[in-house]
Amino acid sequence: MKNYIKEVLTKNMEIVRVAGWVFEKRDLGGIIFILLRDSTGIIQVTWSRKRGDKEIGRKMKKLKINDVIEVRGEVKKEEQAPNGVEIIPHTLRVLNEAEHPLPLDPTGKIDAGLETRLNLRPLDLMNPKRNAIFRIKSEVLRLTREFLRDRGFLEVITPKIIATATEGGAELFPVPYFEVTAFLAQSPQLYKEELTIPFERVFEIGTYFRAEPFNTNRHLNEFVSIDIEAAFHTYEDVMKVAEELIVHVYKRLNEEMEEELKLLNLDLRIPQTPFPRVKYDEIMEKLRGIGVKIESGEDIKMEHLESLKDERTEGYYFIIDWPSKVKTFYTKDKEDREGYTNSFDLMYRELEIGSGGERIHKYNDLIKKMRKMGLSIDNFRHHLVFYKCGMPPHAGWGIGLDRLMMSILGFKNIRETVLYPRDRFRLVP
Ligand code: AMO
Repeated sequence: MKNYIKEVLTKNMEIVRVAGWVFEKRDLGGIIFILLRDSTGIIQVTWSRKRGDKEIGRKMKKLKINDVIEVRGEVKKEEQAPNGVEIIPHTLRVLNEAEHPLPLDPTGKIDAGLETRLNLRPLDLMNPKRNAIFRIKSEVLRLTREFLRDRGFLEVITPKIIATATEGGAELFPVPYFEVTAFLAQSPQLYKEELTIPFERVFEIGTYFRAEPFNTNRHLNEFVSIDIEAAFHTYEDVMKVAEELIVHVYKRLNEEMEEELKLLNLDLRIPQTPFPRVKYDEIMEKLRGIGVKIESGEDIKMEHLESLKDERTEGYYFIIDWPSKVKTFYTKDKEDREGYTNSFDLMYRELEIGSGGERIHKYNDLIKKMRKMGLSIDNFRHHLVFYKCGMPPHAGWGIGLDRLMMSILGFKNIRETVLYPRDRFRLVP
């Protein structure tokens, strides 16, 4: 087993075996410096004609950026070296040579366009800044799990090959499934609702698929969503869970990801809770006030929100109380206001990060709503049965992980936050 560079730099080791990629080479004739990088850091390897083995010198001379090497040697303090230490090699093995010119500069010194970078993602991720994005994403996942589990939510995994639509039929990807056609799941919606019967509080972090044909900076055809569902919770209760989760993530990222945030020039300001709650109707009124022609019951577009900026909408906020027309069939109507629902979208500026609300839990109400929306009751019979045997009142939400990352890191394009994005025109790599 090799020693990881971070370990060598922090543990005062004497003889080590490191392995990784040539990041930089300086050949001064009688002395050759290599910066060797692995996934944990960078360390200098120094060979000098005076003290060094000739064969190692010959090999070092030939090394190129991204050659894969293994070095065994002695660790010495050296103030001039990055991180204050260097390795004097006793042996050097070239494990793989890189062919030059490389298609992308892995040091990040020569920048390339997003298309090229995505086509060559592993090389792109050798750039320390890009690498930091995905270290932070991994930490966001860990913190989300930690937070939800501490709140009593059980992590579940539901099927991704399904028989019926949950979020509107037009956006499904069909898959041949033996004798029938199945679909890729758009969300875990119906399963998570059913699971409130045995578990009360559940969450899932999963990959979902939507066959939306448009190509924007915030939509992908495959995305990751963090979903929760909780029995005996109101929409206000689950909005609290969402805002507290976001604050938890920000706080802990500041504590634990200092180095990565610095690489990305980010100074995360912890959002204040409660996040503002702005009513759908209030936004409509304001839009009409500035001359936008919009009817109640229409969706609010990103461009609309851009023209409405005020202090309540400059960070995270909720748009609450949407009309039934724009929400999915399972969303519960308000008891005191016909045509409106106990629902919300979680926003960051003009970007929708998540959505959720209270759900219908009574059989007759759900059937009525489904009929009104023209849905086939028969297609949902396996789900509907539970509304007659103990479905509790419940609420939940889904937050797009990739969009959450856009809001934390300040990216305008969702593709920056996804390793191998899938969009209308991108199926490989
Ligand atoms: P919704 O359809 O609003 O709600 O999706 C929830 C969140 O998932 C993210 N998202 C996407 N991200 C990238 N590309 C896409 N094509 C895409 N589609 C959705 C967004 C969005 O806010 N079942 C409900 C949630 C619930 O009520 O619990 C649902 O799926 O960030």
